[in-house]
Amino acid sequence: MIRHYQKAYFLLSVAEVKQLPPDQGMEVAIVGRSNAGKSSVLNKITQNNNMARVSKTPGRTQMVNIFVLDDQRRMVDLPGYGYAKVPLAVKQKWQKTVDAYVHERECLRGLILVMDIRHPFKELDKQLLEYCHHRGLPVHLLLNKADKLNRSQVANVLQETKAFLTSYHNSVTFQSFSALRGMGLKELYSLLDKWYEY
Ligand SMILES: Nc1nc2c(ncn2[C@@H]2O[C@H](COP(=O)(O)OP(=O)(O)OP(=O)(O)O)[C@@H](O)[C@H]2O)c(=O)[nH]1
Ligand SMILES: [Mg+2]
Repeated sequence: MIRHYQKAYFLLSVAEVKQLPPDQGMEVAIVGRSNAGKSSVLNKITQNNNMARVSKTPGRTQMVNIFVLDDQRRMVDLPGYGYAKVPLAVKQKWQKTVDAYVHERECLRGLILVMDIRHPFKELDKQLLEYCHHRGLPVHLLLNKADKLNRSQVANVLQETKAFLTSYHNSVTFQSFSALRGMGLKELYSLLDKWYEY
């Protein structure tokens, strides 16, 4: 329900996984390629446009940002991967941070994998999906920026996504979304409510 998420507040940013708060309670992390709209999605969920930093310059979220819903529940905005113009060393550092977080974090309930609906399933998205599949970690795909396509184009991508996911069984769910317009928000809240056991 919307009210659970409107209470969110920023806790802290960390550069290393070992600086995270104690690994207890429940976390849902937002992950995806740089510029896919992760911070915008978080702002939409919390109904606060100042919550996570949104930028037109990809690669802006360089830290792991932690947001608190209550003493048992947190949301995590992870650095985006795969932005070409960032120096390789910096890119590798981010990659390592995201990898370490996804591999080690016990309290992680599921990942919201944000993809630009016009460019879904890039190599790193697929690697992440593959890994989550092995770890048995639920993933919810947000095909974001759906406002950039018309209805039939959206329907086509949903169809292709369904076909692509046949090998992943039921641990992967998906929907179209627009952080700009709020399309798909209700469906996203239902999923989050389930993961957070509200
Ligand atoms: N049209 C449209 N633009 C969007 C949408 N969501 C995000 N954007 C735009 O996409 C750009 C990137 O958004 P961010 O939310 O900063 O993306 P991010 O994934 O957090 O990027 P990094 O922090 O660099 O990894 C911004 O210019 C947003 O305004 C959407 O649903 N529709
Ligand atoms: Mg961001």
